[in-house]
Amino acid sequence: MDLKNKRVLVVGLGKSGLSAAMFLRAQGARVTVSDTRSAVALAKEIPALLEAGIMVESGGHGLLTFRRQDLIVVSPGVPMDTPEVKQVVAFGLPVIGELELASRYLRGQVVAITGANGKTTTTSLLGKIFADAGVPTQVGGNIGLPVIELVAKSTPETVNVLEVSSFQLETVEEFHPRIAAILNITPDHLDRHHSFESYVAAKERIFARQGPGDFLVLNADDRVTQMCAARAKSDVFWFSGTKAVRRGTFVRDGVIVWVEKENGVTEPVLPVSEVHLKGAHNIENVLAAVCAARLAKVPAESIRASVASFKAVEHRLELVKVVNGVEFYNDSKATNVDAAMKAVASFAGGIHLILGGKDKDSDYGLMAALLRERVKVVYTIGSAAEKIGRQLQGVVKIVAAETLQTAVAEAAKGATIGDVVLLSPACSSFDQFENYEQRGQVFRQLVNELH
Ligand code: UMA
Repeated sequence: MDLKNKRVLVVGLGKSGLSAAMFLRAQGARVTVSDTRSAVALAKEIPALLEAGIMVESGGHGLLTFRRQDLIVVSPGVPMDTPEVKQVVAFGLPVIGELELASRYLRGQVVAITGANGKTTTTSLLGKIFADAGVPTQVGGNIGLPVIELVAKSTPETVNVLEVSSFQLETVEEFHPRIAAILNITPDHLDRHHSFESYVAAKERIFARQGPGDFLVLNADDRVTQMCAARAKSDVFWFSGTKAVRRGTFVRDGVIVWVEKENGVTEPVLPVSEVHLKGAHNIENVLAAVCAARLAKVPAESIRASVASFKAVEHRLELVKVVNGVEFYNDSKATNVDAAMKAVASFAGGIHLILGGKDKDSDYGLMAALLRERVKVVYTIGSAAEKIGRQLQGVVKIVAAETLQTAVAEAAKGATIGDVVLLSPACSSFDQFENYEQRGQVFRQLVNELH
């Protein structure tokens, strides 16, 4: 794609937009960025952009700005039904996302991971497996580093391990991973995608460009991902935490095994006891990573050493501290109901659960049975608190804490030896925090101040 002198508009000036704008400018494009945030809010970003010769539209999107372009690059957080985006699509202008732009320039192989939950853990683990095996590896995407940032250092030998979200996949066209994995699909982001069907359709774009010789790794225990297989043109491999699969990875007698051909010959990779991650869902993540790594021909011995030395990712069921016999876990990354349920299911009982934040049209009632069984008290925070309280009324004791600070203080007071205080909010963070990382950091800090 020759971008020289092309007029390109970048919509959204977060991490992705900033990196995309700089990249496009370096390619010789005439770049404008447009963001709904005010010039004051963008004060940190604007000088460097102007310095680089990039025009900035702040405080809203102008339709005229959108119309006068050859290409529009949208950030993941910008919905495709934003009025200005909708209009230019109708007008026939090409609109792509940062992932699509990056993948047109990225050299080497792409291994892409999506799913409602487990993406970050699986992506980090897989990145480590490749790097430990001596493969030139880069890790990026939804995990926090825009894919466009990987372009400069990529070579034909590089393996680019990418965490990709439904937001990013919504705007791909030629994106073509050699190995793709869908870990699970449960309702999330319904406020953005409007229906579960369109959320699933976005996820399925991960394999839309794949063909024979490419690999698609699917969860054999997840009803929705099972159905993806029928629409794939690539070679499908499976992973399962509960049963044997024909091709892929599963657990047999406490050992993770790999089977490549449908002849039933299995190769042991590592005992489950060597996995240092909490919860059955994390075994699924490991199975997916092992499957992708074996498909890429990383030897089993090397995979075993990498998995055994892998520790929990930050903000993902991370043990912060034990105070007076009470364990405090930070699972701030659990931004939907399914993720929070997986966290709760990782403990036998005695849980003080902090729930809430910004609602995503979620149904918290789905948690009722599990909470009744394992949770002593729910502390609600943020703008979703009232809805959560209503949907879980009569299920467990609910304390309307409003803020994380009060929730931690109340939980610390209420918990007794052997209990667990778990921040696994089932909501996004944007009502009270910058992002889930900041929410997790605040939690950690509050816990570290306890004695
Ligand atoms: N904005 C507009 N117009 C709009 C909407 C937003 O101008 O209509 C502006 C905002 O004012 C803001 C900017 O867009 O200035 C934000 O862009 P963004 O939300 O795309 O944020 P980035 O910083 O570019 O981060 C994105 C991902 N964010 C989202 O998908 C919401 C990050 O994933 C990702 O790490 C990063 O790109 C690098 O790839 C975060 C996330 O929450 C972690 N992901 C969701 C999830 O995991 O559940 C999908």
